Amino acid sequence: MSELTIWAYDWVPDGPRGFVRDLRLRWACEEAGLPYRVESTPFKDRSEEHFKHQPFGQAPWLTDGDLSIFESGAGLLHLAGKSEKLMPRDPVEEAETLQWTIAALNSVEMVSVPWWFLEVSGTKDNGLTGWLESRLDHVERVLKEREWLAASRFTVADLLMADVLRVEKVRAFGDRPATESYVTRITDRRAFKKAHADQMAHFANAD
Ligand SMILES: N[C@@H](CCC(=O)N[C@@H](CS)C(=O)NCC(=O)O)C(=O)O
Repeated sequence: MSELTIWAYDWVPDGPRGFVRDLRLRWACEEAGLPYRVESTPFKDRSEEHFKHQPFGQAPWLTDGDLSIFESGAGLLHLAGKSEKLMPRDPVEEAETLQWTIAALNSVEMVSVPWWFLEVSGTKDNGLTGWLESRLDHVERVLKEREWLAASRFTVADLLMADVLRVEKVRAFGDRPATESYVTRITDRRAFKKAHADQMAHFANAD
C-alpha cells in the first residue's frame, strides 16, 4: 500500500485552528482506518514547491505515493475510493453519496464561505444573507426527515456537510434544530474528535 501523507500548514493564527481543511482529510483517514502521516508546509512563506502541489498556494493537499492531489473535496473522494466506510459501493448509494458530497461544496460552502467573509469583514448589509438562508433552510428540511444524507448511514457526504455547517457563525444563523443536532451528532464521532485534537496539537507545537 502506498503511503498517504496529508500536507498541512506548519502554523496558523489562533482563529482558524480547528477549522483548517487538512482536518477533513485527517478525519476521513480516521473514519476509514487508513494509515497516514502529516507533513508541514510553511504558512508564512509559500514556496514554488508548495505551488506545484496546490496552484492557489493554499492547504491542504494529499499525496499517495507519487500521486499529489489538491482540493480537500478531491482528496476526500480519493480516500473514499479506498474505503467503503466513506463511500458505499452499491451504485445507487454511491450516487447519493457523491451528489451530497458535491452539494456540500457547491451548494452550501459556495455560499457560506463568501457570506462568512463578508460577516467577519464587518460588512453592514451582507447581500448574501438571503441566499445562505435559503440554502440552510433547504438542508434543514432534508435533515428533519433523515439521520444521514445518503445511503442511510454515515458517509463522506456527512463528513463534508457537517464540516461546512459546523462553522460557528453559520450555525448561529437562524434556528434550525435538525441541522444543529446533525452537526452535534456527527462532530461527536471519535474520528472527528481525534482529527480535531491532532490539528490543534500540530499548531500548538509550532507556537
Ligand atoms: N477549496 C480549497 C480551499 C482551501 C483553503 O481555503 N485553504 C485555506 C485553509 S483552510 C488556506 O490555505 N488559506 C490561506 C490562503 O488562502 O492563503 C479546498 O477545499 O482545499
